[in-house]
Amino acid sequence: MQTFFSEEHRKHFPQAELSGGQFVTPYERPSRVEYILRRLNERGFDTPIAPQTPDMTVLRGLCDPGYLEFLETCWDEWVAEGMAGEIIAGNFPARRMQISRPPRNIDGKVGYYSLASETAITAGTWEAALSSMASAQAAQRAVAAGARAAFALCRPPGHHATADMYGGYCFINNAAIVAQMFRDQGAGRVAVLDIDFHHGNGTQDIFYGRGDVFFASLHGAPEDAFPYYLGYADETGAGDGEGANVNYPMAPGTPYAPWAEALEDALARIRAYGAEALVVSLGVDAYKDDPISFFKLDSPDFMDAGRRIAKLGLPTVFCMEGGYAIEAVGINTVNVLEGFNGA
Ligand code: SP5
Ligand code: ZN
Repeated sequence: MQTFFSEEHRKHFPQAELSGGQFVTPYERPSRVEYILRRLNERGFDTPIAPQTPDMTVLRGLCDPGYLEFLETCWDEWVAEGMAGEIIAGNFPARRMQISRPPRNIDGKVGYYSLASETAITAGTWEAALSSMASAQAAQRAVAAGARAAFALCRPPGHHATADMYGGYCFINNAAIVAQMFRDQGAGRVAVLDIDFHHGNGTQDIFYGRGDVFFASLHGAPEDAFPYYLGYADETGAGDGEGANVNYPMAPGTPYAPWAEALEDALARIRAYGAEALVVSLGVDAYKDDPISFFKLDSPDFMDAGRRIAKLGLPTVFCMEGGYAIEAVGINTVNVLEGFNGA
């Protein structure tokens, strides 16, 4: 399986994440990918290929134009306003406030276009996010050209990003971009399977009213886990998308057996739906030692999950999402890919 990866991810490295009332070094940090690259190499995977320049057309088709302009210009506006630190959201259009009127002021815009304040933006964030999307697009093209599967080693991740909001370490929804590309190229039905510990609220939101992209997510229950305000089991899609969304929220301490049962159910749903291509939002933060998550998967479980996913027999693009147990992130990620390859 070919890996696609851009070194430009390094341009996104904020120094601060607001966590528990303190600023800490962000959990989502550049060294994560070094562990994954090292493990890929150790296990004999081909040398990663750097992607071509990003294709902006599909991005513009999926996202709010004001949001994309914000991502491109916010750093310069922030600096011009005299702000000394990184961009961190401090205010949001909450209940009964105006959610359709982006303010002119940069501090107002930051909150308007974000869903959480843990994610800081710096000078290189936009370029890094575009390079991450470019890796996903290159992986999609490889699979469209006939590869059984490809791995987009995306950083920053994408599944929390909606058409008009960043947050949860995400800016551009790479998995949604890949799904849309399959559709644009003629696949009638596409599925996104999200196995990151966190609910893929961005992907769900983008496709919620559409019947042509099925979304399934296994995640920490919203009562207990970020992103808190979406990801319940009764969210099944709307309008044309009714029945094309399925959530598997699970409780703190969930071990592999019930998690694998949920995975099997999701795979059966995707099979019944008749998907012609599969996008996997590949987070490995369901790992037992993840510092910000609460499932109990062990490293061999990720290999088993990869085996099960492969049994769908679909052309598959893996997009890297979360996973913050830094010394295990390489093993766990590559285990999914090896399980898939070996099936
Ligand atoms: C892509 C992805 O996995 N995003 C996750 C975003 C999580 N955001 C909330 C982080 C909360 C961290 N709280 C730290 C508590 C440590 N005990
Ligand atoms: Zn996650």
